[in-house]
Amino acid sequence: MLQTEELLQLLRASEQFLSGEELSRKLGVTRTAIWKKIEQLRTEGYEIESITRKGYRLRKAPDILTETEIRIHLTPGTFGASLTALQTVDSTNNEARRLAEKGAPHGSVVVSEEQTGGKGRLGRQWVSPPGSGIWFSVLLRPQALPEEITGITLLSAVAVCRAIRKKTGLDAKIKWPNDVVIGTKKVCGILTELSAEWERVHYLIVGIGVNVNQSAFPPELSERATSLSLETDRPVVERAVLLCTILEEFERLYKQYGVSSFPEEYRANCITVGRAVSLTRAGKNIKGFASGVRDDGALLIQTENEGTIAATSGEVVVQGIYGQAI
Ligand code: BT5
Repeated sequence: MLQTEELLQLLRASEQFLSGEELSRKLGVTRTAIWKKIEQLRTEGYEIESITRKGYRLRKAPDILTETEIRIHLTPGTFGASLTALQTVDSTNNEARRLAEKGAPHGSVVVSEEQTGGKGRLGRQWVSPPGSGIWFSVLLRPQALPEEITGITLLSAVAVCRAIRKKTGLDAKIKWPNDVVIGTKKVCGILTELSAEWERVHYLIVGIGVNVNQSAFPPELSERATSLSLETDRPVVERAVLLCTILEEFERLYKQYGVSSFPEEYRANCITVGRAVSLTRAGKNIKGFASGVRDDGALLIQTENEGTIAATSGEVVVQGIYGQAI
């Protein structure tokens, strides 16, 4: 069977027209098979020129998250080697959990063009319309105790930050623990879910949502949310390319730091530190000044009455970020 990936790779690699004959020879299939595949690619949005006696030339690839398009850009490694690319799903985290329960391997990735029930933390909703973002989950199976996985959420935010900087040049920063922001607005949210017993982590699901192509947000989000295309004048990088860059950076960081630690780069990019903050946890609100991030990932907050406290979880409002005041 003719592999679509191989055909696309040849077309991408050539600025010249490639004749049907040449393609059929290189791919070991008939010219009719090539023609049929070209027609199919056109229906998926690939702009392919064809001229009699000259052949085919790829003019433009669509910004789609199909398995083919992702695999073309994926660096061989563990993250994404097992890949599920969907048109629609309730939540990629839910799908990753279903696959995990069936034994899916470490590094499996689920991505969807749309989520009908995208999840934020604490039962909140993550708005995930079709075609506009990268909604995906990575399944991890670390050999670890539940209390050891203190660095992984921070690590995932560093991976997203690095990839956005690399591919768009935008100055992506991190709001503790793992929102990625541009200026004062959120461009990416991360939801880490865990399946474990006291003695052992079964698996972790790191769900990442990056806003890419939205030109506007619903009124309730417009003050706090942004997308890459809203932040840059340049055409935004194809989502498949950005997804693969995030996966590559994430795998590199994971190999280096595991689940318990994180690079100094996190602190350098964390906009929470050095600002006035308010923390709400267990129904109590504490105001203070964020003075640093501890090695276990906890946020250190200097308070007037309680000294310095370490927040490992809870909601943190940062003065001036997301249009919020403390
Ligand atoms: C998060 O929660 O930021 C985690 C979001 C994780 C989304 C990914 S997408 C792939 C995977 N599958 C899932 O189902 N989820 C993960 P939290 O910190 O609780 O923020 C949620 C809040 O952000 C909402 O209450 C809204 O105020 C706001 N919000 C919702 N959709 C947004 C969007 N697209 N962009 C920016 N902010 C948004």
